[in-house]
Amino acid sequence: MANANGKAATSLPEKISAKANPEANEATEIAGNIIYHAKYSPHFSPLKFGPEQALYATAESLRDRLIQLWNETYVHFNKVDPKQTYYLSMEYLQGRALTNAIGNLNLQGPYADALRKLGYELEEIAEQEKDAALGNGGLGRLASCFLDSMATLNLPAWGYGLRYRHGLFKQIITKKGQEEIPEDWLEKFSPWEIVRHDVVFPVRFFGKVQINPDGSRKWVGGDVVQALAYDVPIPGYNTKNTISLRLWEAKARAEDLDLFQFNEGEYELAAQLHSRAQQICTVLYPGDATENGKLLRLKQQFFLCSASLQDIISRFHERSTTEGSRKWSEFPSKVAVQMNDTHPTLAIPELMRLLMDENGLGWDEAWEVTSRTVAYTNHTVLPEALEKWSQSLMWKLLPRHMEIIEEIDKRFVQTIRDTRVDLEDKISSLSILDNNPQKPVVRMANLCVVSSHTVNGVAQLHSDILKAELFADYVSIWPNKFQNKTNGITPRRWLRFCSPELSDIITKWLKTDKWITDLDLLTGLRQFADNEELQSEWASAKTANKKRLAQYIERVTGVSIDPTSLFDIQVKRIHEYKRQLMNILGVIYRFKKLKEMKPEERKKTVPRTVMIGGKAFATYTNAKRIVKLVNDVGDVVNSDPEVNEYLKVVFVPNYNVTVAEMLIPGSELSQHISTAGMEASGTSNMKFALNGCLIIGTLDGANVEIREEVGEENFFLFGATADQVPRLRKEREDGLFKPDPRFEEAKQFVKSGVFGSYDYGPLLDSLEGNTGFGRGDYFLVGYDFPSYMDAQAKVDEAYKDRKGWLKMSILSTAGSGKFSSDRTIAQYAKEIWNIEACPVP
Ligand code: NBG
Repeated sequence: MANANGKAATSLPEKISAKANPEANEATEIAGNIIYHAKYSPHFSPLKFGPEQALYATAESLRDRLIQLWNETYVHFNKVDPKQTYYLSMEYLQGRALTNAIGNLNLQGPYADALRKLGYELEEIAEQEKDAALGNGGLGRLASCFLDSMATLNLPAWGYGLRYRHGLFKQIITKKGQEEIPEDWLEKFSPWEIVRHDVVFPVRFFGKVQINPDGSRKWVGGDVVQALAYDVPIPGYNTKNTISLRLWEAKARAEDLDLFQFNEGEYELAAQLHSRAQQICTVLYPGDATENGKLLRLKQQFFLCSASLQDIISRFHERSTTEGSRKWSEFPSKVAVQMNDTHPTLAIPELMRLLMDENGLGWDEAWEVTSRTVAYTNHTVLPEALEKWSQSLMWKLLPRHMEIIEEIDKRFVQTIRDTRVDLEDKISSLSILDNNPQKPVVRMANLCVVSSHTVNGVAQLHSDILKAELFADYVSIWPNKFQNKTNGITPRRWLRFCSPELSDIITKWLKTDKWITDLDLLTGLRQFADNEELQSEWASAKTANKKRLAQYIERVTGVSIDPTSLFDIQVKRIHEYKRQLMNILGVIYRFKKLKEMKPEERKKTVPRTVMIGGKAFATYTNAKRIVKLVNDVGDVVNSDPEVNEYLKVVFVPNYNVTVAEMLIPGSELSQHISTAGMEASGTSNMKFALNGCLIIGTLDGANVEIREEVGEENFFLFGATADQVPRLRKEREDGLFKPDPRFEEAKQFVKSGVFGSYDYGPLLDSLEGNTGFGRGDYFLVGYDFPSYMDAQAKVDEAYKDRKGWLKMSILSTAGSGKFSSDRTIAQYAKEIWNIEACPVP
């Protein structure tokens, strides 16, 4: 990198003077502030100012400004004292923060100029940042989109999570397929987090319950570790409001070190509690195949809940000093706690315990407060993802909480017996404790439903399924407890910042940039969908994004792809229900047909580049086999000189938020092809649609609503519907399924060994037979394959009509307004949390 003088920018320019200036607005001032941080908040030795040093100094200069806004927000919330929402989530997929912060503060121009003065391009510096991946997939990214919307809507809200030292593993692809290596976002440090040394709470594990002479109970003994708060600023777009993502880190105190033992040379023994505390936040989702692994995960969940609730309660009390002590009955009108899936369920018994054992409330009063405070979002109906914790493990780790859970269950069951004789035979499935002597467990979803004032699903179809199936009997008890809140995505990160080209065109045609916070305005594009001028601008923005993506693909995989081919993308966690296997079998069939064609025939086909990316859970073998198959198919297809002009297959490694920001703007077709009824919502479908990418998909999750909004003629639909699935599975069991010849041909082709010597038997076996574990095509790949291939043929036809395709693409963006997370969060605020905006003046 060269600066204006053509000199490598590895040292600090001397012409601009270093100056601490948290309010710097203009490029030279900003450059001065960046230099100030490079010099006086040093993290590196003084001689070098390379891109990495520039990133940290730039981030710190932005952080100055964020701290200013942040403090103003704290002070204002404290003064107004509104009801606040606390979002509890074990996952956040924040991605990079620099571009987002600069964009939300509307400082792109000045920061780009400032960095240019220092010899750097803003994009190059932004590229240096690590992707904060404290989550797995959709659920974690949803939480991060929600934070952006809460801040933007000026809502008094907090995110709470854990400060994992290693986030989601990095995926590398080798000859063996996927391999996992530890993620390293904190290897140096994160420039965004601020440690709050005054925000520390003790969290206990193990121990026992002590019964006091007055009959009250107290949890004592065991291990006590400290939860220390690290805050990450979440700036709203175009507002002063800057809220916090508070991440807890586990620590032991100095006095927990046994100095005597240490001096005896018993180093490990002496520092036992330190090392146990350290384990808690070491990794996201430690494997839970072993008892130890299960225990660690349960510790993580409790750690989040206990620390967050103590913090929430202490904030509730902060006001008491001036106004006399606050009544507990006011708590639910000051505090809303949202549990993101069942992972933070322990918030329920922990709040009960804190209220009763630490603050002297009676059961009824504590229950009233708790059940009016907590609400629960369900994100899946997959049985394997519905958490059930072993009762014995829970008794061991959290004896007092188990007493409370037993009591909640007992009272609930009694109420049903007293009031609903018709549900008598449902009690065993409705109760919280499953006392099956083989394996007694606590059903976390049941605990959430019984204790929450509101339960919601994440897309209309999903919420309907929850009400009709999973929670049907609860609906008959509490008909008004259940709601739908269709997911959303932030239009800032997922359009404005990741595709500035397309954003500028939208702003130009709508004659306003208000769509960035009022996404429904995008419908204004509909009237221009046929306009040739818009179409040509639209096409050039898409082409620019496709070229950028092609360069990226070549850089990370070595495969060169043709930017004029149709870019077809499926990126998400690898899971059998998401059916990446159907996608690749479709590709295999296409490849076989292309091979069989004469050269002139091939020339008539639509060239395609199929990109598939996503991580497989480390112990999910079939998912890993799918990754391997995609890679093997890619190797063969891409090096086939007859075909590779018409088809390329790329496995995009290490899919994460940053990679998504590159892929989505460059996409033209994306695949959301889960077995109907199994994908609760999906959110990348929304990101693709917003970026003018057409969807090929099933009637599942939010696809249903996307299709309604963008228009059915702009959506490539195929496959069975959710209500048909049980019948189809039954027919398969009864041996009534007749596979399509194309499906048989594709499988046969894999078996013939064209894609190498790896044993795909076990993977293909899942599609064979009618019954049996891991067989019988549970996900209906075979059943949906023919309609999928027909829909793919329609895609090819549609793509040949350039104008027609561009029109569909524009209409797709125009119809995506509903999927702003601003809309979702506004609904949560009004219909679940009962909170109002509290804008900093
Ligand atoms: C996931 C669903 C997705 C949904 C996200 C966000 C879990 C448990 N669920 O379909 O599979 O989009 O949650 O709601 O991760």
